[in-house]
Amino acid sequence: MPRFQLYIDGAFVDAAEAFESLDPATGTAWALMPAAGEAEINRAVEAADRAFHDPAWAGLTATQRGKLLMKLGDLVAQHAGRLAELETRDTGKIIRETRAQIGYVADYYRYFGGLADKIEGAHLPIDKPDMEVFLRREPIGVVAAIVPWNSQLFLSAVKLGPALAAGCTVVLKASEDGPAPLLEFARLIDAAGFPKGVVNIVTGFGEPAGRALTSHPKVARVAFTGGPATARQVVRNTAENLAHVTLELGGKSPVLVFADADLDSVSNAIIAGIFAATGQSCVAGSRLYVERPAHDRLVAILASKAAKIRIGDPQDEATEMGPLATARQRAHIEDNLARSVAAGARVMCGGGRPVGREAGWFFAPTIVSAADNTVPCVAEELFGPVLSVLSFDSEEEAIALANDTRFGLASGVFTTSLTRAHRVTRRLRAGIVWVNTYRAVSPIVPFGGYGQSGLGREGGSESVRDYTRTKSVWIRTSDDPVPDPFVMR
Ligand code: TXE
Repeated sequence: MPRFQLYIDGAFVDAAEAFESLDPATGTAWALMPAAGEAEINRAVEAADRAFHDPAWAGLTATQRGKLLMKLGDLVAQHAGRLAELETRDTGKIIRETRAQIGYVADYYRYFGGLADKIEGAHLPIDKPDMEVFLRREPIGVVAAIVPWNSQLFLSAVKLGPALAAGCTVVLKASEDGPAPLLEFARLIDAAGFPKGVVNIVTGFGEPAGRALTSHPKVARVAFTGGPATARQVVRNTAENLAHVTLELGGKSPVLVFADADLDSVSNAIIAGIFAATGQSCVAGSRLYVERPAHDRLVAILASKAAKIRIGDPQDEATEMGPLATARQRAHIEDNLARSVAAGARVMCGGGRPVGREAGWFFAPTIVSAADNTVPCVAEELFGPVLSVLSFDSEEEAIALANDTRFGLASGVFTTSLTRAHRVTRRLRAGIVWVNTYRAVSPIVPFGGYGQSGLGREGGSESVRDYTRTKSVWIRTSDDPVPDPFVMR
């Protein structure tokens, strides 16, 4: 069985404890992973703290940091095949998607590499004639980056990229579920030539590793992606170090389809939103609201397309839907669906484990018709291939139904009316609105949620600022004696 190691202070090391990682397609152990405990986390944070102050990193120019990130991007592109294979093996995400996604992750590092020497300070038109004031943007310090198992390389890039561009150092904790691709990615950090300790990559369980990392007194910044309950723990942990926190959490994203839309094309976007990645995506378009005249026709198209989705071995190029990442995830979905049916929901297709897929954690693409937003499958995040469908009679009602949630990550609007697209877009309470498309991302565009979907934005040029703090510098230009010392100037 392959055995993976932690990457701390520029060296590959074992942890005192290890655990078996399971292949979601078969449910059997395939690799041994290191489980970082408090001792390993402390070593990683100390290494990051030393590296933060070491001239080998702190003395680099922004342009030099940018070049290292560009090189990392090139290495990711070169090794995308191997990383994709490992991500597919350890998380069950299909190889078509992991390969394409990791190829694109390379561009994220290049984008942030390009930004490194564009993090500009400012000169202020100060209201005192004998002063010059300028602002320096300085790196915030040691960053604790925590990611879940879905899209780990991608979710790491939106944290590591801006952190390193700004001059921070990082301890990145991979999820205990499917950590292989990130532990392998550590080799590319090493090969790119980052000084030792600048990036440390560990894995381990929330308790003790996640807690120890996010509450460590030397951590100045926490960038977290995961579930809302864990996010609350993380915020409590940062009461210890008062770290600046950003949170990218889940969602229950609404998709509004108006009757004037081209339903055949819409159906592909909806399928991309809920069945791609087996629905294990924070932006999953899991609540579908259809204008009543189009409802039955759209559901029929979706059900017929869902029935044809090729479920199978995630390493097979032809597979369109692989297993769920964990048995826990499947149990959560089955429990929710049972409660939804008890509350009156009707399963239109799927609804259980696909026939012939007894091994592994497979779940069939599922469409459920629900009466209102209180039904559990409409109200709660499932993180699986379950689409809840409801209908509406007016634009006003559609907006109200879409906004009736504590989440607010993504949303979709399908209409051929330009005026309606703009009206609805303005009123949706979500960090992302996709119009006549779904599940598109780019390093150039901010990503993040409203409400319980999170705090802060990742991606885009502004995200780098969250890894800096401002130093205001006052320089007196007069040679006269300092005036009245008892009056504030
Ligand atoms: O995430 P967790 P899980 C949602 C989705 C899913 C649910 C739980 O609904 O079903 O969250 O998923 C680390 N201090 N999303 O269990 O537990 C943990 O080790 C610090 C949405 O995978 O939040 C892992 O590295 N860290 C989401 C990371 O937190 C702690 C993606 C995420 O784990 C910790 C994933 C602690 N006390 C799940 N406890 C999205 N936005 O895409 C755990 N961790």
